[in-house]
Amino acid sequence: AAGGGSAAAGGGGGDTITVGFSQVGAESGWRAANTKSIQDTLTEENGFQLSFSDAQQKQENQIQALRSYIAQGVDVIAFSPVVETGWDAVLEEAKAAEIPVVLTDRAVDTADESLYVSFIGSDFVLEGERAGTWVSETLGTEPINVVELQGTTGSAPANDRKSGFESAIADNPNVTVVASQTGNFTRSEGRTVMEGFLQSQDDIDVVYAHNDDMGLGAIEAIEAAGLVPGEDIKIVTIDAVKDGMQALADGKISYIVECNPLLGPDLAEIIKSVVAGEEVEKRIVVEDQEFDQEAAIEALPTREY
Ligand code: GYE
Repeated sequence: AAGGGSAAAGGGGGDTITVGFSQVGAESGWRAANTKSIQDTLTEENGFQLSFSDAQQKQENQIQALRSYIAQGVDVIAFSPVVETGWDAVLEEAKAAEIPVVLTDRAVDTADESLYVSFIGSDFVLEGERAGTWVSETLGTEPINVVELQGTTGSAPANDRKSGFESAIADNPNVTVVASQTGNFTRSEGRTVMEGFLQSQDDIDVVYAHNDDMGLGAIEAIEAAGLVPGEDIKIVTIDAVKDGMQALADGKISYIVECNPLLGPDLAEIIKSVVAGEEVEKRIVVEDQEFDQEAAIEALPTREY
């Protein structure tokens, strides 16, 4: 039946779709916006009953959550896999139970693509390439040393943003990545790792951070060392969440490649189609923008996240 806001009181209507969603964690501003988008969209009003769990960035917690959704017999499982590998066993259990799985935001590395019905999310390799292209073309006209703050080790966005960046700078001998370490996508680890870089490296020109939060942590470390972010050391990040955009508007970050976290509406559509037995696209790529200071100042007043 078509929606129209006349759901019977008492709940449990036959049309309600039960969804189990296992989220990575609450590591970043991006993740907070992503969680909100999912929770705001998969509502009872829209015909869903959502079980949501936070894995605190641990694969074992996610596997446990997926197993409990399988045991509950939800209609659809959706999840954002913290790392790329190691999912085949639990995804085979879901398949055996005939519960379709939608990958949201991050990909899994598997030889068997029948283990999920669809994957919605950004192209992380392209994001890394865009960041690398900007660094190469804008800053790499003279020799520069880059330090890299990687995302969570083994995660799709860390793997892809690293390789995309590397391929974009490969043909420019002026650009050298002198150190690269994980900051686990958090502000506090970004700060700690940057403090270490500032001690071990005597000439840092650019920070490439795989997300805004680690870039914001790097700003703290740079300022604590008595240097000026945006002048002494330029920072390039990925995500374009509000705090990152503010730092870009303020000139502390120099460039941001967007990664759109508002995946809830697409996810809701896919889930409805899957339950209706319709064909769905195996890969839905989310479109992203790029921002310099001027664009950030313009976008900030109406920025949703
Ligand atoms: O860029 C980062 C978050 O998987 C795209 O995870 C996501 C990334 C995002 O922690 O901020």
